[in-house]
Amino acid sequence: MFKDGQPKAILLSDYQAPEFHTEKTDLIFDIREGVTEVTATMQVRRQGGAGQTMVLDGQQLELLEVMLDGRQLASNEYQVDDDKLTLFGLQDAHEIVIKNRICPEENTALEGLYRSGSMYCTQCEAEGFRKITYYQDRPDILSRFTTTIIADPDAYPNLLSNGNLIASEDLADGRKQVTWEDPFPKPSYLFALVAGNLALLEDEFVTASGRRVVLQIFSEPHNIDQCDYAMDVLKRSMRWDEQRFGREYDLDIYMIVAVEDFNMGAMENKGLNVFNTSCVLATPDTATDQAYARVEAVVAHEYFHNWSGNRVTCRDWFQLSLKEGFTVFRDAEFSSDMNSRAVKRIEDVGILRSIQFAEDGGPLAHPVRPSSYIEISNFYTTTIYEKGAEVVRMYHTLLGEQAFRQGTDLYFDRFDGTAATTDDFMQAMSEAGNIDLSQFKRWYEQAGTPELAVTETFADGQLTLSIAQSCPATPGQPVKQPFHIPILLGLVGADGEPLLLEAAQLVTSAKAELRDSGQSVLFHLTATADDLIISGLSERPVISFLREFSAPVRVHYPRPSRDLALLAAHDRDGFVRWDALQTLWVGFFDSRNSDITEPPIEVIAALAKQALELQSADAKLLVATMLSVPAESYLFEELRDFDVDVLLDARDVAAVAVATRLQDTWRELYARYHSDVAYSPNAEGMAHRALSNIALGHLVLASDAQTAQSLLEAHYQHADNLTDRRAALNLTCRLPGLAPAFRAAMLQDFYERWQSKALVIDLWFNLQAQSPLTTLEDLDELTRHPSFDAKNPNRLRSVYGVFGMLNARRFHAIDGSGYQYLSKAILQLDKTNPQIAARLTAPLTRGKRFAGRRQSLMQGVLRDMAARDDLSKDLYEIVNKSLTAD
Ligand code: B3K
Ligand code: ZN
Repeated sequence: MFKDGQPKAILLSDYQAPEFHTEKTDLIFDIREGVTEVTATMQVRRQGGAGQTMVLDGQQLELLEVMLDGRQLASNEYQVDDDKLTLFGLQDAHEIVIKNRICPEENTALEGLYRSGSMYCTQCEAEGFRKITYYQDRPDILSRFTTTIIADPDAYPNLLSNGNLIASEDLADGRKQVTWEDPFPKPSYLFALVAGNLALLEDEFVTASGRRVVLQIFSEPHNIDQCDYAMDVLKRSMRWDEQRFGREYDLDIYMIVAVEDFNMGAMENKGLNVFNTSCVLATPDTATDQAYARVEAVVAHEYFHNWSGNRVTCRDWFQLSLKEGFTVFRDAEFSSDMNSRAVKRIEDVGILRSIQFAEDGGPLAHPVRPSSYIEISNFYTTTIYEKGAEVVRMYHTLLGEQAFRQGTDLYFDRFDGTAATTDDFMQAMSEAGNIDLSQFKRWYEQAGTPELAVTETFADGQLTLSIAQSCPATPGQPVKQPFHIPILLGLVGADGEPLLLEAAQLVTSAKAELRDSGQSVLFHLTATADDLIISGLSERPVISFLREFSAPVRVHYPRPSRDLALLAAHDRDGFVRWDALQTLWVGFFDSRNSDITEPPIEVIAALAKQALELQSADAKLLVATMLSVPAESYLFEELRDFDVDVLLDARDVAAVAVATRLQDTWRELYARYHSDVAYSPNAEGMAHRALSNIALGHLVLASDAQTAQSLLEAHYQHADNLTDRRAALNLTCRLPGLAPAFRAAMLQDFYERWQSKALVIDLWFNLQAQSPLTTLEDLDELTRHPSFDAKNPNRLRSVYGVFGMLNARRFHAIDGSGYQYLSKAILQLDKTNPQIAARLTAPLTRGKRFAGRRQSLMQGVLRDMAARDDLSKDLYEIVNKSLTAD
């Protein structure tokens, strides 16, 4: 597959500004069944250097014609390779016209222009535009685009592209031609085109300065009745970005198109977002509360990109976190402002610990600003996104809201209309906060999750917290320099009440500052080890450590269980409450920890009782995050040297213990919150669903099969929303001991009722794929089901993605069958959709966490994959890096 040997790494250190700039780009798409002809007219101008050649990127294109300043070039006047077109003898300014053909109908990689259902759509980030036409396909070329689309109006009445519609006419031959103009210069990765027969939901938004913006959500007609929530979110995001970040929308129109076949969540193309249906569609019957939250986060995320990504873009792809980390931070803040801040933080930290920490501790660890890559699509990672967002959050913690906002204002003003770097962002923060961030910069440069070792001593009213930091080696980075780690903490008295501090009590005042009117301290750990000393205390306090999870680190802080129990019950910081309980759980499952021998059932009992009394939805939702045994994936990342089977068994036993010992409380909780009140999408409704579904899970686990079946059946039949239906079906899929006929009947009923709703059927596949009761034969049968579609990324993720990530029992079967099963599917998929194939490989790269036989089995599977000579660049990079690092 690779003509000149193995694929080459692209290095940040090789970055060079382009000599030629493409100032204007006029595109014509002539769309016909089976073939689309693209004409690109580019005005290029020298912006530096003296070179006379210009290299354009292009892949899988059939070149028809090249014209330079109106003259057609002979084939010996330019050079075409597999992935580029080189023009020679250039002067300072030229018009280049390129005509080529592409075949969207055959594009199964879903990158460039492709078909999804009845429509054509595009995905260009990061390097898909080169599959449309020859171009300087790099983010530091910002060009003004016009797009003309010609197509059959009967099949494709909606012809959309970026910017404003400036012309539309019916051609003599019965075809339709439209032209869009985007007044904002943009890189090619933000280009978009959609052609289809679409239904439309329309609304409008009046910006803070009084401009009217037309808002349009398009989907295939059968989905349009599920778009109202996304529209509501869009309007809330627009208002919020004005209020929190002072950012107004800039065009007169904002369009979202929902497509069923999409490699990721959504794409922020200027003025024309393209969305995976899973991130737009939401009605009570077709979306769980979790899915609603995802729609809210993603619609907001793509909208926020209009400033953090589009108005200010990335100089090169090494800077990807500049837009992604920042925008994830922005969407997380939005979700926090809209819902419960503490719960959002807990969910995000849970994901960070289970997925990002795993990546950062594995063979594919890379810094937030990587310095090399083979295939950029592989770098849309949880490190770039979620750890990148943590880095932005740390600026916010260091500077405080006001200075942080000054920093973002400065950044947007200074770099508007340009392509910037993470250094530029840091510089703006440094100036606004008047703070030296030179050491902080290591968060961008060094991979790996830092670890804190904390010990406390208390004598004569003085608390000394000794904190040491270290960071494990990662591939290519054997030795790490200390990070600048902001540690937010507070003190709690034996009665659970917060202890207020005064500045004079901070003995190490230079590195510590009071926050929240003395309720918290922000300690700057910059050395390898340092002490925080607080004097003048009348009792030994309990330390509420790393409030708000103020830095993405692991903490080793041995302390009495009663301290953790106190924090779990009382701390004012929701994250610390949850975290204290997780620490108790992890301590219990850790075979090396002899201090914690019991699961924290008493703590849970107290919380569950609290939940019966709580009034506010936020407080109920917070407690709901604390009533279950931590997930397998979470424990895998938090524990060391465990045996998978022993751990999974122990987890099952603990779950049964929590369920049976507190059975009466679960019954009460279920009765209290599983009400007859009709579905409501608000926080109160969500909280009640969360609590009643958790209670149901415990109840059925503690019941005999017959009772469990009637509970599940009643819950399922009674449900007027997918959250409740999902809960019942999920338990039905995974609870051992139920009659197989019962399970089959429930699955059949669900399938028949929802078969016309693809996203609901994704869930049907998902719940089966993640159940430990599902054998590989069952899984095979699922992939032979008429509704399985190996070309649809959502369906693939619902089966293979879920199997590798969530079905620990089967995936980690000690005979290696799970690993082999997944690798076989990946190799097959690599032929049609390399991006998805590479992504699904992640669970196979985690061998290091599973010492012994499993590690070697995973390695064996990867070695077999690496031995093939037909891997895509995407899969090649993942597989080979995973092998060389171990
Ligand atoms: N920027 C896109 C991601 C594109 C991924 C390309 N492989 C979605 C987002 O982060 O908003
Ligand atoms: Zn993004």
